[in-house]
Amino acid sequence: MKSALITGITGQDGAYLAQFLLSKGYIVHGMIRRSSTQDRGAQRLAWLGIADRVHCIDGDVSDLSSLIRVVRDTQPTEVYNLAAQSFVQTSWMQPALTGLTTGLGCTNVLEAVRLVAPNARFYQASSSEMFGRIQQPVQSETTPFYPRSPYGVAKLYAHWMTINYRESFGLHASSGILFNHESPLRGIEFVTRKVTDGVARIKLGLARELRLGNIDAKRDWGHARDYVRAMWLMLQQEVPDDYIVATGRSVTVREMCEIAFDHVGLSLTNHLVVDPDLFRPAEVDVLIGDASKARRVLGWEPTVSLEEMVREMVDADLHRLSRGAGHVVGRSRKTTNARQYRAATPA
Ligand code: NDP
Ligand code: GDR
Repeated sequence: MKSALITGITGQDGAYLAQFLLSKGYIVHGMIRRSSTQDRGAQRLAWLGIADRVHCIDGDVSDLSSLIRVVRDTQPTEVYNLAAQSFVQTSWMQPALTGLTTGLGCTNVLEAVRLVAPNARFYQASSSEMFGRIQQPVQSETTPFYPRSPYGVAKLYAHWMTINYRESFGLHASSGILFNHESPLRGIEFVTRKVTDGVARIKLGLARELRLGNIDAKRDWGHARDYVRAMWLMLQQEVPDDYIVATGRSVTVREMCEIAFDHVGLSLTNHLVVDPDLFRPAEVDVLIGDASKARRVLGWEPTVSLEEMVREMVDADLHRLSRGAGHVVGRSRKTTNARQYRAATPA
């Protein structure tokens, strides 16, 4: 029987990937870092109804010895390294921590695999943020990188370390260069979820406005459920490689907002406030991915449109908030703190 180890299992992708692998008959081990709040992290797995089916084990990607123990004790046939400080905005405020977990964390996992389970197949969660300042209008596996945030720089280091371990030690190590992907399980601080949560609050009379930063930025948004399937497909190939995963369609933040407001019959212009404080020190203006290699080699296709996904997210937020599982957000909210984040995660 195949067994998988997922770092970052408590995140959006970790939860969907665990669900997908369980449906394929895998034994799923999830590495969870210690927290003072007992139920932290279990929320997304519980939301998907799989919390009892995942074997959780303590560890942290910044601690190599913990990873060696985790890999030794779980003996996985596949390792998915999804753990990261994944919020771009935070990476300017915590650049060294982002380097440690998002960058060096990958090297630690690679080392643990090399030392303890060298035949395991390894997946690294690389990112379209590595493209940063765009060198080509549509980004493929051969587009040069130019990261624009500490997060992007850390991901690029991890990406090259994955390639280096493949070439140096013959590890079956693949990198998925995934473009933005979202879902009702997306963290509340990311723009799509901030929008769907905000629209639901306005619809329910819990808030009057939605404050955003750069609404002209363009992203290629897909659904997380589709994207975790691509991760798995990469590890089923005989030869490890790197793949772009994207929809090929890019829209502005403003256009994405319009879909959400339209869905509940509200007008964006009456509620959207552009707040200069929410602009980033350096922006990635536009991303659009060419996933033709993933289509050709992996047989992968996205199945959920942006419109379907945004409506699903708005409906999930309306449902959660109508049950009283949210909190009223005042006019002055500019950032999401940890307490708000936990309160807003579907439970
Ligand atoms: P999330 O932010 O939802 O999840 C991140 C996960 O990493 C959480 O489980 C978190 O645990 C864990 N983590 C953070 N630091 C550590 C640490 N030091 N040791 C162990 N675990 C840690 O991210 P997503 O699920 O959205 O993304 C998954 C991966 O894919 C990330 O690496 C992200 O950078 C990358 N990616 C995501 C894209 C997207 O659009 N979603 C696109 C491209 C790449 P905890 O719950 O304790 O905080
Ligand atoms: P991103 O996602 O930085 O692309 O990284 P995010 O949703 O945070 O931002 C997307 C774009 O929206 C603009 N924006 C805002 N963003 C946030 N979060 N909040 C706002 O109020 C707001 N207003 C405008 C941003 O400036 C940006 O242009 C995500 C993460 O999941 C990474 O981990 C992953 O690697 C990349 O996607 C691919």
